[in-house]
Amino acid sequence: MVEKLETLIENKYNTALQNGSLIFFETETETKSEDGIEVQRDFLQFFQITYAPSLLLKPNSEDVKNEAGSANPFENPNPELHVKDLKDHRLLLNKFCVVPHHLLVVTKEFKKQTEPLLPSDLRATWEVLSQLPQPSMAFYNCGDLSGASQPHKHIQIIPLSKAKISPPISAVYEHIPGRKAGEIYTIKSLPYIHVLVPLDLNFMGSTTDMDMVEDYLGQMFFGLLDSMIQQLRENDSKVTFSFNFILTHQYMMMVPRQKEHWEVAEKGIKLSVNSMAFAGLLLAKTAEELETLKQTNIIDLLCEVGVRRGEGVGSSVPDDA
Ligand code: B4P
Repeated sequence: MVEKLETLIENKYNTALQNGSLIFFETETETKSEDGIEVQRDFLQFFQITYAPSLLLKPNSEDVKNEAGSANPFENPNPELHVKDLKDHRLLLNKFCVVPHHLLVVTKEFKKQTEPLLPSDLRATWEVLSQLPQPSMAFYNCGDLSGASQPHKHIQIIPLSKAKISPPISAVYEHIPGRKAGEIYTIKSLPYIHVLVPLDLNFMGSTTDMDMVEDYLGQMFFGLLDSMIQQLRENDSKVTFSFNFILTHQYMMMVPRQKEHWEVAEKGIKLSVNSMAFAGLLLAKTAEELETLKQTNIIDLLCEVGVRRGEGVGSSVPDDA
């Protein structure tokens, strides 16, 4: 009998946690409403700030490299973290997680994290994501300014149902009036450049032909990438090829980046921002970071590390929500 993926993940996770191959970091969660911002009430009504002070104990990637004697934790991954092999990818447990069952889809052969996803990467991600309960979220931090810390191509999948949270950005998706699968949307009330496409759930739910799923996901991804680049050009912004990408059971979203960190120099705060922040989920590791985030207009933070939309810029997309 084929073991259910969720069961396989659970068994692997429990064993790795018990034998110390995996470290789970306890967190506290705070929510923060964005008063005074032109964001529709139902949209991003709150951001969620996860406070994980124990993450400060996590070794930085340089230290991990020295201890393991390997420059790349995904090249010969620890078998204790290996869940299963996919065609060209491996499914691994994230060694350092703040949400249980945090997964990584890594390429078997070295590919660069600075390259966009290929249809085969999307297929492997979907194969896993579609077997996880909702809400779950996959994301890809692409390029030097995207918040990625490992250079080997890896997509992360967080089963948010395990943390009993839903990404606040999903409320944005839910409120796109008359949304149509395959159309690319920008949300007027989000003042940074971004593109979002609803997936054809009838097609995704009914087909078992994974080659067709791969083609479809590839088309949606490259459609978003083209549209994002077009918007950057129309905005007169530099195209950096660093972006954050989010994939859920319902939609894909892409946000270009111009800065890796959000910095408050006078407080000595330098926060690495990744795709999770654009889903509405922020991470603080010190009490000072937490307090500063609580006092910060998060939309402004996202505009600073993303690309603020210029005034009067025309939309290149068929429908604005
Ligand atoms: P990257 O894409 O390179 O970078 P990242 O997610 O921003 O992780 P970073 O390492 O900077 O983590 P941070 O403390 O900010 O991902 C590389 C991944 O590989 C990391 O997830 C890392 O844990 C993992 N890894 C490293 N060595 C490994 C090994 N030997 N075996 C297996 N996996 C290995 O954030 C900590 C974690 O929390 C990250 O996973 C991050 O994605 C996640 N996170 C961030 N914001 C969050 C939020 N608001 N809520 C919940 N989780 C959040």
